Amino acid sequence: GNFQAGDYGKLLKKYCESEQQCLQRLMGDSLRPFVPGYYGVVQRDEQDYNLMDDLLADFESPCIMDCKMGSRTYLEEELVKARERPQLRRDMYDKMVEVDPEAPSALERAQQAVLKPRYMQWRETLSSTATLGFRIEGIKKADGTCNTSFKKTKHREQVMQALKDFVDGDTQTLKSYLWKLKELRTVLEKSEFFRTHEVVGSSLLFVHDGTGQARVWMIDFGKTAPLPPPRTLDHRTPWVEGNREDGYLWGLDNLMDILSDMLPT
Ligand code: 4IP
Ligand code: MN
Repeated sequence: GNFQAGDYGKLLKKYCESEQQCLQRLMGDSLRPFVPGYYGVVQRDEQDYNLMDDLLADFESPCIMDCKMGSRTYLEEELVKARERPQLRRDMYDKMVEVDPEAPSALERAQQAVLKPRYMQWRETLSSTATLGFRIEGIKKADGTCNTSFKKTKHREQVMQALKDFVDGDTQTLKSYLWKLKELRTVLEKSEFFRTHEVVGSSLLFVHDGTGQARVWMIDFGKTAPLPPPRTLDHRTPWVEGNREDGYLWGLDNLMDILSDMLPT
């Protein structure tokens, strides 16, 4: 896999240069409290790793949810690549058919393959990414059971049900998360890092346990890229090819709106 256990409280994640650059810059940004602490690159058995905090270390039987943020889950360069030297992806065709045998077009069926942007866009519209600007990728409950079958969790009501299940119907936990997200949004709207980076494929990691503590962190920066100065993003403007908008804050607004609606009035 991508991870190795580090020393206690730390985690080794397979080295990725863009992630390393982001984590390094984030250590000097106002977002620092919302990302795992980063300690540089280490080597184990010829493989480089980024060394960071294990966000679960302080929890007792944690409940964990991974939400992939943003309205676009692939880089614009994937579109350019797919036009200039299209690569037929058999693996992505197989993943597609597994979920919906009717999804591939006649041509795709004949080729038994799809292009990456096509697969990524299909995943976006099948889930809530395209309509809400985020999607649930996985949930792990306190008893250790994992659920990653959220590929078709698309509509507001479906998302709500999954969130309700995640917090076990507990209003206090919902309130705590909503409060944390409010804090995060305030910081995001002022962050120099956030203003100057396209944040794609990054997740919010939600963690709570029976003690009532609930936390949210930003994770996974492998597809987060700096913009050429002086360009910036507002993270809410709809994406059109070339503007590099990622819909991150639009998705966060929607997620917070859904959580608010779940609270008793
Ligand atoms: C995966 O599809 C995810 O979208 C990955 O994105 C993506 O990796 C994979 O592309 C793609 O196959 P499923 O989640 O449906 O399996 P992420 O890393 O954001 O989760 P990258 O980062 O490479 O786009 P390939 O090309 O790595 O297979
Ligand atoms: Mn992720």
